[in-house]
Amino acid sequence: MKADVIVGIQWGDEGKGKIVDMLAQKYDMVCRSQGGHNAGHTIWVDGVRYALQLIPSGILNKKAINIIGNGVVVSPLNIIKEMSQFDNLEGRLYISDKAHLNLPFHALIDQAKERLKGDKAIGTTGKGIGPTYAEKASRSGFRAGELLNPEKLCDAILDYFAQNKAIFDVLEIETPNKPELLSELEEYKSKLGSFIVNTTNMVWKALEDDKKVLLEGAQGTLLDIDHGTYPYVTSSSTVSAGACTGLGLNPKDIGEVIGIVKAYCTRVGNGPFPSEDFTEYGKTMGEVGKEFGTVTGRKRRCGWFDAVAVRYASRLNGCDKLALMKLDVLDNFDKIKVCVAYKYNGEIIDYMPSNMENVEAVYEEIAGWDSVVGVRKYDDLPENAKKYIAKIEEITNVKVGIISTSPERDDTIIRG
Ligand code: 2SA
Ligand code: MG
Repeated sequence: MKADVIVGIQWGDEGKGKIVDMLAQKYDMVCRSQGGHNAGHTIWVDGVRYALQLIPSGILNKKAINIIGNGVVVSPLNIIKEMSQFDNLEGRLYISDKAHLNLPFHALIDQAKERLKGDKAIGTTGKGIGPTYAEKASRSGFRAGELLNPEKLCDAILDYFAQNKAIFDVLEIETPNKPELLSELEEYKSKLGSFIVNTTNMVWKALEDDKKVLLEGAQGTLLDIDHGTYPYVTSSSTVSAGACTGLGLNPKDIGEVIGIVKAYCTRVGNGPFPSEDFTEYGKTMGEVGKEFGTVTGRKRRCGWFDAVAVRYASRLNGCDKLALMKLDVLDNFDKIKVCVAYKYNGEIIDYMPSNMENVEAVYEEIAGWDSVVGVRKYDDLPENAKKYIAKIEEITNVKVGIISTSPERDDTIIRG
């Protein structure tokens, strides 16, 4: 079997949660391959609210196995809290022994560096994601497997503090106290030890046994460390190829790639956003779409669908189809704009340049519609909504295979 991938095509928060939640019911294994507790979504099941940040969405399907792959950065404190929402997770959740540990001091480094950057700050979630990946790349990180030997890990962390004392002094971060650190690590081991395994072998075995495997992306393509709007990006590889390295799969293991896009566009944090809208339209998107960060509560910036960016991101990921989310948020707009090209250094271009500073959006407009709320058949959509979808398909070169018309699981159009 091949593993299917769900990937965010914009700057995150496209509504992956609803699609993964719908699909997770059909999969035997759901895996996270990147990111950490900077990601977040809420799922309601039978009137109970579950907040997921690190745990894959398959956890709500009692039969699915959930994998946190080597490419994820795991905060022990956070995952212990998340796990407490569920009864017995033994046999349903596994954490890669190669996943890097996101420890409390990583968040302190993240926040201190953001402060020092002043008006050039990235606008991170402050969760220590960047510093954890930075230490992984500089070969000074700590892996989940090391939690199984707390004494050794404790000494390694204290050595790391000693080696980097000058930096920690500037950032005003104190060296942990040994007994306290050791007791924290022992606590992590007791709560997490039995979940830490070699997950690569497990995913391979699942595919060999013809199990259905879903790879659940976090954040979005335009936040990718290589291909996003650098430096205003997150620190992981958010594209479908990253899902391979983040789990130990090869490109031939990948089956269908579904790109998730919102019918408009949002971004939380700083950085270029050519189709951002500062008028009443953008304000309405934010209010109707309830556009606030689920992790930090920050207000998301809102704007029009950027078809140039979506075409680029779809090509990067190899999207077989797009799922168009939150179409209902655009109900009652008198007009809807689509960014179809960019103005860049006086020229009109149809691609995303590597440096997105000074890029301006060029729009086409279509007329709006009354309401799509709850529509479950494509043919029942208002004509202008169909025209909007056709325009998106024309410019992005990808078929819109799924359309969401309300937050409800069943208010979804699946096109053949
Ligand atoms: P970080 O913390 O180092 O990953 O931040 C770097 C940039 O990545 C953005 N980022 C996100 N963008 C959208 N959604 C994310 N998850 C949360 C959510 C965010 C929240 O679901 O709403 O609650 O604020 C997410 N995580 C990281 C971040 O804004 C920076 O631009
Ligand atoms: Mg989110």
